[in-house]
Amino acid sequence: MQLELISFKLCPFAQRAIISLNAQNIDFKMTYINPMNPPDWFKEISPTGQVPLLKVDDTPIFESLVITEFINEISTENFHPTDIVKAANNRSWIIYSSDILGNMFTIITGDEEKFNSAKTELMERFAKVGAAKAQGKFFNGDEFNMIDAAFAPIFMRLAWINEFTDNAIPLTELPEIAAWSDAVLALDVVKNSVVDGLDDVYLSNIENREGYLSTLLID
Ligand SMILES: N[C@@H](CCC(=O)N[C@@H](CS)C(=O)NCC(=O)O)C(=O)O
Repeated sequence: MQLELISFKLCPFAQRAIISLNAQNIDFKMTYINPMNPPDWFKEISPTGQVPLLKVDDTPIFESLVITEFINEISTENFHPTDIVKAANNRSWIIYSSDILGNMFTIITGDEEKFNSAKTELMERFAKVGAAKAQGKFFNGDEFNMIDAAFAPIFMRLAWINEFTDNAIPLTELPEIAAWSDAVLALDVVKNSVVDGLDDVYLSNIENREGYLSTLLID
């Protein structure tokens, strides 16, 4: 079975799939395309025009959560907890993490009012996730699972935003989320899931969006 993952370099949804593939030791070919000018061959195989898309031989699999579940099915290791109720609960929170990515998008694009309401909603959502999280380094305890991979792109972008600003989205009131973020971001499989210099690309993205966040950037 030949796997080819197609994405844009900055796509947080694709980053989940990259982490899952690498954490589960599955060989794949990575192909980055230009979001401003996707090639014709991609338009032909992608029904939505969105990335990530995993080509499995000639079959396109799309939607990041379907891709990560597929990766888990072809892996010899289980990237979810073995308890099926816990696994289902993890899947629910993984879907919830996509809504949090929506908050992150508004945080980098919105005016001051939208920025502030997205930040408030982000904190409320994090508080709910924090209440559901088990004791230990990761969401389920000491094992790094798919749910941690799903939150990794959020944590990485949040850390960049806080580095580029005077800590515009502090996690000080949510220490369990801050500690979880630190544990996830310390892993090589997470660090290696993005190309070198992606933080600079993200910074340029914030500048180019000209939202309220761009006024908070420091040198
Ligand atoms: N629900 C999708 C969302 C994917 C998504 O929004 N991808 C963005 C890039 S990060 C995209 O392809 N945007 C281009 C477009 O919508 O045309 C998933 O989880 O895979």
